[in-house]
Amino acid sequence: MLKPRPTPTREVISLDGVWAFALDSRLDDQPWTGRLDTPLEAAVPASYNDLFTDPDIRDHVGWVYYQRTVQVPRGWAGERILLRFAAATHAARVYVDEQLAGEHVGGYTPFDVDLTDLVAAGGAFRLTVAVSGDLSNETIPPGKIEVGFGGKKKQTYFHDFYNYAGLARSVSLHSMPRRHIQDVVIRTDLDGTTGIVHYEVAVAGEGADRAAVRVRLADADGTPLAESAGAIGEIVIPEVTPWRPGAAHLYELTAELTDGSAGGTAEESAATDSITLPVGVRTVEVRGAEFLINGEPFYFTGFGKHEDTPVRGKGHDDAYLVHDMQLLDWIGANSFRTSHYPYAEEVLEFADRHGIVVIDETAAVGLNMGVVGGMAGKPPFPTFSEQFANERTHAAHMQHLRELIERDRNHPSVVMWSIANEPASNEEGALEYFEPLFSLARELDPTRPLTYAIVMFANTTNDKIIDLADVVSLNRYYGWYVATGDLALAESYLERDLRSWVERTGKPVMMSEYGADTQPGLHSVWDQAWTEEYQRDYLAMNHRVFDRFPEFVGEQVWNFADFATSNGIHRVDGNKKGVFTRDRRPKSAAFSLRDRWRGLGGRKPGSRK
Ligand code: GCB
Repeated sequence: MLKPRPTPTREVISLDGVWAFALDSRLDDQPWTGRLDTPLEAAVPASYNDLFTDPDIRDHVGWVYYQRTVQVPRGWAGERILLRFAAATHAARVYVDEQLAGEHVGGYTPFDVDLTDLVAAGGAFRLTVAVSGDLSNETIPPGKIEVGFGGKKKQTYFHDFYNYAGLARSVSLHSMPRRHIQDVVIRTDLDGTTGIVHYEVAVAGEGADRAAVRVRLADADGTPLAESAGAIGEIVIPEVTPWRPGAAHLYELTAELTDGSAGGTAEESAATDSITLPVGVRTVEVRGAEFLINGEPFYFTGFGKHEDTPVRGKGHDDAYLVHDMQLLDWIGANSFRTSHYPYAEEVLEFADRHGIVVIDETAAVGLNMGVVGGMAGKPPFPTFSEQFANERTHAAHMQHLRELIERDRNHPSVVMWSIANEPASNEEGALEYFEPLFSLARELDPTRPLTYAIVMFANTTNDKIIDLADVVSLNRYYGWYVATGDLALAESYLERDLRSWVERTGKPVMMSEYGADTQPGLHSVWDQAWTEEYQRDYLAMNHRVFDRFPEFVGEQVWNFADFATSNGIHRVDGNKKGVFTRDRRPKSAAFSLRDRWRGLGGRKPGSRK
């Protein structure tokens, strides 16, 4: 799905700003039929939870309503008119005046609502959006709502981050020609110094089959390089400058529709629709135990992140985006995982422009009853059963995976898909559940390797799905949840665990999570959990072990920054495994990671020539 961009044939109007806001419980039935009777206003984009001081809003279960008036430009007569929600977490119903105009389920992927037959160019309409943060065992991610004390609904979930909800990403009104470019899929190849851009343009609307497609490629400065005709084709770039980690190079591909009616040939006539996309030419491949980018072994350094900031919750914020990416650069990180859901498109666009490598993860976190069972990992009932991850959960997961890949497959920064975080891959039913998901990912994108982040309880003996994946990504907390404060014991456990994955799979192995909660300002001369020294020493112990394995291809620390979680006795005002605090100040470990990572240039530590 293409992100709306202004082009000579398309316009985009941002609807971000301050909207009227109310909880369903404080409104009459069918609140979309009139003006919301509410004193509250909420910022868009932002999660609504932390904006207000009222605890009933913060942990509201049910729908909330956003409303504003939208003016349609006079010049849009005859065009298709659409609303774009970059995300509505986790479900939305969109009303135009009195009418339900569209719905979407899934909190981290975009959707359009077609208003062409509902609104008039030059007119205005009342836009009401109902958003629900509710989760069930049939949503991705899963959760549970119970009726508790005094009849109050309470939501719990199986993931370790706060369930922020609302309109956390941009909303826009956009236009496009009736006959239009629906999608462009780009795949790239390298053959020596030659780059090849394969493209496929999908056209929709009346007379779509009659439209001619032409495609132009230009260098980033606009210098034209090559052209091609036809909806499917390839463009060859002799002496290509590849997109490289740490050295992004982007070309610009413009796809145009022509109908030949303006006289001359279709090739010469003016474009009736036009869109321009950045293109990075690069390859990704797993060969043996190596992860190759442009045919060269790549070593991941970086973090699992979260979209999480004070006040905004998961609301996208360009200032935090720039600052976080600056901190990645400062510390020498070359990559991050979008744990545990697809991030805002702006994040990937930034990564494309700056050569930051991304592991793109679905929102499938918490498909694991073993985690509910505590450290023993004993599920209260089977994860893959009618009671929990059932057929409907699976269908939601498939749909979400499709939406993720269709949104992100043109980003050169994305080098691998992560199908889930810590699923119960050790339980019966895992293979049947995951096999269709991996097949779907390969069908939608045959170019990128696949992985999933493997929970502690899954080992080489009981894991049932590792054969489906290309890369072994391990979430391991030896020295934290296991062998707490005993780094020598932790080191021996970790070494044994890694060795087993390396020897039994023959695949590249990386650490997708390792970390220790750390309270900044707490110090000790001993191996004392929660101190800044312990976080540093814990990481150093991990690194000693990683460096013993040539098959080890990367390290992503959990987490980049401290982040909000639900209340619980294991968390002190959120998860404190950040190397930076929630307001992005470095803990002591940040400096030791910087010493290890700076100047590696994507090579394995210790392999510097
Ligand atoms: C994990 C999860 C992550 C948690 C982390 C922790 O394994 O994947 O979401 O936040 O552990 O800190 O416990």
